[in-house]
Amino acid sequence: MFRIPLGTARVVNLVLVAFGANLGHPVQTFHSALDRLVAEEVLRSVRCSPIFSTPPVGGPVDQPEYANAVISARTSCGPRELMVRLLEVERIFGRDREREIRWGPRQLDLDLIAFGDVRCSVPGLELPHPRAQERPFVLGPSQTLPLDEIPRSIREIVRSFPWQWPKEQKVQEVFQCS
Ligand code: PH2
Ligand code: MG
Ligand code: MG
Repeated sequence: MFRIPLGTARVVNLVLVAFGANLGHPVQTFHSALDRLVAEEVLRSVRCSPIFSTPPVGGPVDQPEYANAVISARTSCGPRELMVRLLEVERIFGRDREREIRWGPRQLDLDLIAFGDVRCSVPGLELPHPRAQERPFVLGPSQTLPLDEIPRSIREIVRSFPWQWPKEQKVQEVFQCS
């Protein structure tokens, strides 16, 4: 007779995470941050967009251009746990929320854009990300991923985004974990 193990399985969800940075060495930071998230088994089966150079949206007018990319991945973390892990990695890579200005320059921004089918709005956790749908630097890179690798809660927004990402703004074709 076969026994089915009970109580050990964790639900796996498809998530979309946006990477942004305009201080330090963003491309290097993105790779190291992603390596860490995979090594610590926060994320797996990762698919990466290329990394793009984008003009700053909001915040101080004189801040440097951003590097932006998105990844889709599987996680066994819950949404809150994943947020905590992303914030922790931002901190490890030099983000100092105490000192920065809103939408101002930063070493690393990891935004949880969508988490499977989850829609919620509670303090500290809004899913899908409330501003994702107006952000070309999130939706453009997302359009480079296969649609079935985009969480369902944001798929239609990504698919129908009218804007075409200019190819010359690509700064690095390959963004991947080592
Ligand atoms: N992030 C912001 C504000 N403005 N502009 C660009 N181009 N890219 C970003 O990642 C970005 C931004 C706040 O998180
Ligand atoms: Mg953020
Ligand atoms: Mg952000």
